[in-house]
Amino acid sequence: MIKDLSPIDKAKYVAACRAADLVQDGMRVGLGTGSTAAWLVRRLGERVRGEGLTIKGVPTSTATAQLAREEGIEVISLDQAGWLDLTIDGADEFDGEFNLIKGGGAALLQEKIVATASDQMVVIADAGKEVETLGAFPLPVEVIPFGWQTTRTLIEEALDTMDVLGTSVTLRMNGEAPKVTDEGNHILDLHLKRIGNARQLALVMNQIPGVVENGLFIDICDKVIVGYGDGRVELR
Ligand code: ABF
Repeated sequence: MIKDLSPIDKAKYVAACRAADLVQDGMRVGLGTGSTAAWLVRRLGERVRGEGLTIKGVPTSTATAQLAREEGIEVISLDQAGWLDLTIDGADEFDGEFNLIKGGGAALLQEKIVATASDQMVVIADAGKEVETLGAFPLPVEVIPFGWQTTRTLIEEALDTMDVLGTSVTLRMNGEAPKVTDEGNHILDLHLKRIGNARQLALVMNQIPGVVENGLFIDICDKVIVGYGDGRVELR
């Protein structure tokens, strides 16, 4: 099957397969969202069905929950799990310190809660996600629908004082309507081009009323598994 994949899908697939090997019998595992994480869930499903691997999965979105069930993985809530042994998830960007931008798939809130409640978080990514400085990918910020335009104004004002190159903020749409997250919120995408101080920006964003969470994952990721289009994998 792997020979039929495009280079980018092959890169995601091999990273996901390497990460699936980290999962051991009896583990409670956070299951990420997105196309790379979907490969992981499929691979874990193969192990569950083929090897009798017994795990409990905590999905980070309704999409992942559905896929995990289809794959025969036992799905439980984070509250049922209490704490997780390992979370494996994709990312939109990662830097040399394993700081991340996530949320391109609009699941950043559950992803951050689940990753933070884990002994270890492993990111799986194709090599194109690696950056020297975060920010080329628009930073997703989840906001409550009430007063979202006021929240956007407050974000723009805050950005004026931050070490970033761009300050435009757009509401993510789903066709004609605003995108609604699994938690019933909206997503604002911050087009910053370059984030000089990601830690500071993450703190400032979360202090703005109406902001639920931002897509900067600082000091959360422990390991990155990078896949390449020729099938190579690197463990960082
Ligand atoms: C999730 O999926 C996100 O946080 C990130 O936005 C996205 C990465 O998607 P893909 O694996 O499809 O590139 O992990």
